[in-house]
Amino acid sequence: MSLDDALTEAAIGPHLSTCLLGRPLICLPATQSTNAVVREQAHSGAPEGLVVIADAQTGGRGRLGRSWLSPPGVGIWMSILLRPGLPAADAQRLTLAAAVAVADAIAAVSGLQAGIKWPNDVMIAGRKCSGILTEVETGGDRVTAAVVGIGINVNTPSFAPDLTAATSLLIERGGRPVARAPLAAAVLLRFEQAYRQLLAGEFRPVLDRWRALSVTLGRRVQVMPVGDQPYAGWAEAADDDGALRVRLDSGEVRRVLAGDVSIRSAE
Ligand code: BT5
Repeated sequence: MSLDDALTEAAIGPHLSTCLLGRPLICLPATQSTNAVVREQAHSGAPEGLVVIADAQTGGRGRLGRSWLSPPGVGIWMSILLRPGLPAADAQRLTLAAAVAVADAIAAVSGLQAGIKWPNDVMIAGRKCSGILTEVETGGDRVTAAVVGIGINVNTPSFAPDLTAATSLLIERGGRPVARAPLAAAVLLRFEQAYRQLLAGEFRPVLDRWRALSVTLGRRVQVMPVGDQPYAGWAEAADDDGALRVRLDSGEVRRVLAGDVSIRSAE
């Protein structure tokens, strides 16, 4: 990638038209995990809107203790601190809003059509180009702090054989790179807009957009719920709280709140 693809405060600043997110913005050459950095900052009283971006992560994290590959110079690895005061039951909405922001920003900046696989994957042509890890802290039944971590494979040239389900914008554009700074700024602006709608109780348009971008709804899926046995069914709907509603062949409908799904070809 050319030298003008720096992911620094100076490179991102001119593209950033947010009021809240990225104010302040901290860019690091490398860190273990930007989510961990922001969590620490949150504990020391950092303000809502803080964004930490790293050029590389040495211990990038996925959900459920998985790892997230975050090599230098080719991705956007960033975490956003929010203090939404939302009911804890609505926390999943932050992930939905972030996924919509990422998919729409990718389309706007790179021209690629991205879709959302429930609950937190942004996909292009059936492969994952971005993942979101939302970690919340609650007090009573309210979210007192939320760290929304977003990883986007921007200019990753290739993936190891154990990551066949991964892709990057570069790969999907036939080798043409995408500048990271404008993309990071575009994600932050869209996420800020969706976040404001969420706080204002006007989340319906974001949910509608999430449903329109979903590559899961209407598909035959294999569900791997957290702490439960896998099962197959049809992904029928997404509830307003972000739960996936799956109809089993028996006719029973289950709400999935946490877990993974894989999409199967219709049998
Ligand atoms: C995720 O988890 O997709 C959430 C990823 C969040 C990463 C961001 S980067 C900034 C912030 N700081 C962090 O430490 N994390 C956040 P999950 O759905 O559990 O998916 C993890 C799985 O995706 C792994 O087990 C791999 O199979 C696969 N994977 C790992 N690295 C990947 C990559 N770069 N691209 C695509 N897939 C990957």
